[in-house]
Amino acid sequence: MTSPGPVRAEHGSLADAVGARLKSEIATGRFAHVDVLPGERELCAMLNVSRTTLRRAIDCLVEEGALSRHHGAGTFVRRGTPHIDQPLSRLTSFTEDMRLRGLKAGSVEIQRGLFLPTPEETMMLGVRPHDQVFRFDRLRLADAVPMAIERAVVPTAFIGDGSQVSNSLYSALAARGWRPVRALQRLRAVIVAPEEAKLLELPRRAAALEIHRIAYIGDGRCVEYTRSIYRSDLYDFVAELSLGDSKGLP
Ligand code: 16G
Repeated sequence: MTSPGPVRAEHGSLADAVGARLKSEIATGRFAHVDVLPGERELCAMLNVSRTTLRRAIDCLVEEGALSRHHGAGTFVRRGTPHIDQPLSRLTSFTEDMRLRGLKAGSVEIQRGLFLPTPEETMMLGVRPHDQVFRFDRLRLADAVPMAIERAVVPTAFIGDGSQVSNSLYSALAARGWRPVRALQRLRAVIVAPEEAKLLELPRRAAALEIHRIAYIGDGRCVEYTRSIYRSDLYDFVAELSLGDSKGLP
């Protein structure tokens, strides 16, 4: 270690001091070039602390986002977590957004297939209750960091059975001539559900942004209804405001 010897808590708890030491080792010390931390036993011996203290320190760093735990695979160091400023005025896809920022878009599929629409989806998409819709649920990643969970629903009139959809839903729609050209989007703050927290690598009951997007093609038909949960620690949605027609305003 860069500063050998046992960790001492000058102020605050011993776990805080262990956390600070781990952080400095990750930034410029012994762990500056590693992706996975050594096992608990080795770390306890290095830092001369108990397993309980080490676990408490690691829990805090996981909450802060400096480390992430993958069951059975170890404790990973997270460097350069992307932070996204996302303009609210552009109708782009996740894949395009990440490419524009030099990040690699990835996905983990949660569900894909044809299903009957819910009453809400029937209304949003303008389909009949017995028309099947293509449902496509994914965890979206940027440089392997989980950014959002997206649950898209598309009428089969635009996407068939969805078998042609690979990495990008919008590319698949564009290939069939149905790229959305207009969308309405609603954002609100929510507390993540336990299974969402796990997928997004967030602490339990963390805050996140829920976004509903309803997208249309040129003739006004609705092509997509997507409900997403975005990590609010990694995303800022930015809107440009201008002084428009102020008629009716006080
Ligand atoms: C964006 C859209 C989502 C759309 C997806 C397509 C928001 C909040 N959501 O993430 O509605 O389905 O892009 O991305 O912006 P893809 O073409 O990479 O699959």
